[in-house]
Amino acid sequence: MIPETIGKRPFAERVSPNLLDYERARAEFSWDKAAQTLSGLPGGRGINIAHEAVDRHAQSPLATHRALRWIGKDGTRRDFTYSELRDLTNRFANVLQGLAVGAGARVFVLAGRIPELYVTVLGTLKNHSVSCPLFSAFGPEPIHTRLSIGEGEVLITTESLYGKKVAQLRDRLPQLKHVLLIGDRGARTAIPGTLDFRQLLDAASPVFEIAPTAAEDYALLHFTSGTTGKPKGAIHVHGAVIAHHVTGQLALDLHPEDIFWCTADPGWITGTSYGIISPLTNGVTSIVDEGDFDAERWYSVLREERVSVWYTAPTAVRMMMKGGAEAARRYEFPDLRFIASVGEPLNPQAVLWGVEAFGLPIHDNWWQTETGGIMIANYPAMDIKPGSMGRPLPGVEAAIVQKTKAGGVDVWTEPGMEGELALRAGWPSMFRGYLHDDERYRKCFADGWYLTGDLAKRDSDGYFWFVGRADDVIKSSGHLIGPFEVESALMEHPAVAEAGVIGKPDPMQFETVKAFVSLKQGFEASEPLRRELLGFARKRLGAAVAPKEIDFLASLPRTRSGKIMRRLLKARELGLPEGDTSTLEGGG
Ligand code: 6R9
Repeated sequence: MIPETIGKRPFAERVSPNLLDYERARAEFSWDKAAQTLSGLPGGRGINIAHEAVDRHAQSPLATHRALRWIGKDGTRRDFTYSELRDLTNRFANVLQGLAVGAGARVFVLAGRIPELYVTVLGTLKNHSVSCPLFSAFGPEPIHTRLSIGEGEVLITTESLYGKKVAQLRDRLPQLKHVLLIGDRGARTAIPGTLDFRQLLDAASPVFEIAPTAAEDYALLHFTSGTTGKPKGAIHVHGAVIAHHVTGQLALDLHPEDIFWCTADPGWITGTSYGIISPLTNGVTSIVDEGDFDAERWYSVLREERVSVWYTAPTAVRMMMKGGAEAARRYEFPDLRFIASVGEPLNPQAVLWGVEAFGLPIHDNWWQTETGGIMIANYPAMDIKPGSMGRPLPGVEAAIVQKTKAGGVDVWTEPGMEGELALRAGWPSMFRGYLHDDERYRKCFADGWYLTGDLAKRDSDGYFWFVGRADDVIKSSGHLIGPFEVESALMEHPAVAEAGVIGKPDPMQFETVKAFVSLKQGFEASEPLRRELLGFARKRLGAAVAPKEIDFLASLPRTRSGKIMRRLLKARELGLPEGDTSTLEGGG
């Protein structure tokens, strides 16, 4: 039996939560006051994320405090204090200066969770360039699309990723001026058309002064996916750091003495906002594990690193649940005091499993690439309703709305109504645009509300409940995948006439990518062809994006205007009612 609520702070608390009284915190909160908890650049020269995350602490007693503890795949540990991190990120900013990479230039990094990734993101921000971390499990196509849309001028990557995924794209990336390679196993690299990252870093000065930075200056570019068209490059500004900072305190309950582990990869926004920026602005020690998910490994990281606050994702929690709570109970986690999760719906069972396994419920929270930071959360000092995403952060106004024909919205004031989740525009980490796509950006707003594309409900206590997506975007293991990107890759195969891609519900990963294809004349559906298509897609898209299943159909259902009806494909796959098919080509 799942209880309706789990009482707040059911377990002896050694640390007093930052947010003790929700209503009061909301009433007293203002973003201006929140901004004053940061220092700003010396001499009133504005606000820069990297200054707040690194330099500010490097000039304080925190200078010798451990900022990052990096755990390599093989278990090697490397620590970086705040002052070491300042010097390294200064060096990288100087490397960019040396290459004449200026303000606003897009600097991409494609790497696993290695220390260089963290150094380059922060160094890029110091240089006023725009940082774009890419997920290293992307295949060449998603990498190419993002570098093209983002007009990447610089790419930092590893020698092996370059060889496998990037070298073949170079002649299709005319705007890419510099490729900096991190040699595998620390070796120097000498690949034509590339520069040696470590050599440049070693030669650069560790002294750098951040130029004046306005709160509205562009800082980060994160790609996300929509139903149609290419991935969307959401732009975030330096002033977003105010939200990164306070949401870390309020929703993740970060305290300076914490050892914090965000398991997300910086290729996804969680891994940047909460895997890089928020823990550092809050002066905590942040754990970075290069290794991939493995339940035993994760239990041992939690225990050995004495993690006190852990931010993870439902897929990982479900995978750990598979091993049973006994697996966790073999260890003790005396330091762990707060667990939060984001990315997909967190099953009520998973919330409770936290109690069984760790003596702590798992606190769900909700946000998006576009929101830049956590918007709705379950707080330590608030009752949890298992299955609910929680309540809006102080400073954030959330509502359930319905679009009107006139282009505005109706706001549902009565509880229990299902509609689109909307946020009152104006919080600091709100995205400032989709790169080169003003129209798509404008469409996200109506009557001063940002429309999230998620369907949800609010109950009479003000808790929000996720219902589903309003669009066809797929969420798999916490990663957002655009069906169009997958369809486009499949269409490049000579046998494929049309492709339609859906998210198929999955007990572990929330959804998996499933494709339906029809074949061109002269090709026949067969098991070898299916395998070939799976391999073809995987090679282009990478394992994180490629379909896990492909079915052949004689033709795909389309609307009269020619759009593939993914909803119908999904309904048929799941044996659900087909709904309104009046727009179906040849039907209705
Ligand atoms: C941070 C992040 C955003 C989409 C979002 C929603 C889904 C995120 C959720 C959740 C249910 C939660 N989502 N958190 N659904 N419960 N607690 O995940 O950003 O990759 O842009 O995805 O993820 O559908 O709209 P992003």
